[in-house]
Amino acid sequence: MSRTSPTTAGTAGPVLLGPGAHATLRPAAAAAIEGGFWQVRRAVNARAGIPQGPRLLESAGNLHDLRLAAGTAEGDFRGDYPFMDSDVYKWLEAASWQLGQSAPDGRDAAEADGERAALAGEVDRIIGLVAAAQQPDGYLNTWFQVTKGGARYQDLRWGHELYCAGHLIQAAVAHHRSTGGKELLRVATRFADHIDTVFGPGKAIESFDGHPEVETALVELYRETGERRYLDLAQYFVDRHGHGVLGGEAYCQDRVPLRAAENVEGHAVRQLYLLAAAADLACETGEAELRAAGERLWRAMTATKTHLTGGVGAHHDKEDFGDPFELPTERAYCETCAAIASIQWSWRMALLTGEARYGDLIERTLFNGVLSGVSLDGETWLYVNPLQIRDGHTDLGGDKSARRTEWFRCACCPPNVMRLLASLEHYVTSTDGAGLQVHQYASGRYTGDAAGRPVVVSAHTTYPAAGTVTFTVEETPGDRPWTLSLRIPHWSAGFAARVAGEPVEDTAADGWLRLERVWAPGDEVTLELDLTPRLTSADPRVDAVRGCVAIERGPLVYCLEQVDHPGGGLDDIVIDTSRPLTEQDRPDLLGGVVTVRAAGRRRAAPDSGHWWPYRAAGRGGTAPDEDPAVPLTAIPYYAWANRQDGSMRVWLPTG
Ligand code: FUB
Ligand code: ZN
Repeated sequence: MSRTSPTTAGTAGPVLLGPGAHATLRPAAAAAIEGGFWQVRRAVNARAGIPQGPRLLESAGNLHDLRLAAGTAEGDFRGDYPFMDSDVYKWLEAASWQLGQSAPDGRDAAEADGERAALAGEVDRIIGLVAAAQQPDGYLNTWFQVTKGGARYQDLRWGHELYCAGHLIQAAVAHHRSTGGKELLRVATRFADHIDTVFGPGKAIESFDGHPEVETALVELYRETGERRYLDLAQYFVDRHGHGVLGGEAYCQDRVPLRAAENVEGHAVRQLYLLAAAADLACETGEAELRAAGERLWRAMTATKTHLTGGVGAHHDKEDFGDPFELPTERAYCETCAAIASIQWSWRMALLTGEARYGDLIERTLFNGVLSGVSLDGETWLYVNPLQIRDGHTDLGGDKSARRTEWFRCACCPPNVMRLLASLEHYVTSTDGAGLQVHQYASGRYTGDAAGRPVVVSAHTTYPAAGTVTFTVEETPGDRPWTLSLRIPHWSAGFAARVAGEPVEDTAADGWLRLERVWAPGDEVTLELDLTPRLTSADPRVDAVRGCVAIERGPLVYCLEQVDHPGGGLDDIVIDTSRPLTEQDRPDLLGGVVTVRAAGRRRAAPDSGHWWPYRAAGRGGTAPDEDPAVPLTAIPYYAWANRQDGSMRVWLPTG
């Protein structure tokens, strides 16, 4: 049997820090996810998710709008938003990362080559549409070109012109890094150069776009081209926020400068893209104040404004973070894009500081808040990711539906998931020049650097089904020590590690288990994390879930779905926390999951038939021992809404 070919392999990924960067860590030189949980999810993304993009972008009107702007089609502008172009760019970014990778496993090489050629052809075709729509001076936004008679930058709060430019630049950088192709990069740099002539101190517009994105993109363009002025422009935009230039609203990240902010606020995606850019800048410039702001705001967000799933954004209104501890369940917004933005920020903070905690949040968010956004077959999506669907839920449909949808009117989330999954291997490991840090546990092959010499380690695991991860040193200098650092997740009650069968004594107090050795090829390290199912409660200030617990196992948050609990709904379910949780391997269910079983009961509706749901405090309710026992079966939250419609809940009342 031939060696398993990787689903993904490459040296090209996002956040390739510049040569003079001040970050503690750097993305590892080459990474490949091979086998295991993530290979399956990424293969679905590669074979079902990404290939459907051109058809959906055609039927939603995005490609038609490009043709309108180019003057090669007639008709009305299609789509309701000034950021229709960004869906095209995010798809191009996803497809570009995908093109930078080798063929998925288990397929005939000719078939894989054919698929790859087809994808490359679609990418080239769509790049052609983008290039044709660009105006002679580099400006490009189909909405303003077609519907506003070419008026520009009249509405920076909502216009999204630089947001779209940012996604164009990100796509171009991905395409250039992955394929060496220059055409899209040429389009993007022409737009960036145009922006640089218009925006900045003493220029026509001393303001910024209400939706950040161009900032991280400009930093990436600086990294790709070496042109310092792109970094300077990114710095200008970040610094301009928070001074009332756009009306002083939190929604536009204009209420308070980042360096003075005490907590995350406003539109969640806007806030997190801005913070990702601030971390990028701190990585490149070494600015201590911006780094301190990032650390402070990250702690405030995780301590007060993050759902158990890693999802963020408590308000449907204005897609806002909400107040501290305002973390509702059925109205949790938790936009898929916000979860992705959180990962992008955390990854940059991990590189900047070298701290393990950022990997903890990335893991939680990835396995729960992001992955719930895409169906198991990769073809339908959730925009909002609530933590509860009530019995008798009336679904209003549309973008904010709790039912998976093929595409959205505001289709920001699906191509965002595609681009994250297509580049995921670059969020797994890093190097500091003295070894390799493993932030996430995914089977694969990862390359670090030890004093300029490559170190290559392979990882093998069925995580998160099981908690054992085996690492094998494949390449090593052999004459000098280097350090393999393994993140010990905060949820793991304990861990055991062995090097060549010998137990390691270390508490990993700061979240890193550091194994420094003169390694030899074939050396094996085994890490065992404790995946015992556990009950989790929330800070009492999270009123929405007071008196409730959630089931977790390893990095996975669990939920109940109605389909597993016949004979009634979920609103009356109570969990018996005195009884043990047990797990069951279910390869037949939802693509293969470990379910967690718990003892429960179904509370009889108090005073049933009564017209008023309130009563004198301390009175009412049935005696628990009269309630019928109901065995509870919890599934991983990421897999919910993949069977029939019905209620769902993460947080379970204890009484
Ligand atoms: O405004 C562009 C995108 O649409 C945002 O990032 C999402 O929150 C959605 O509003
Ligand atoms: Zn979105």
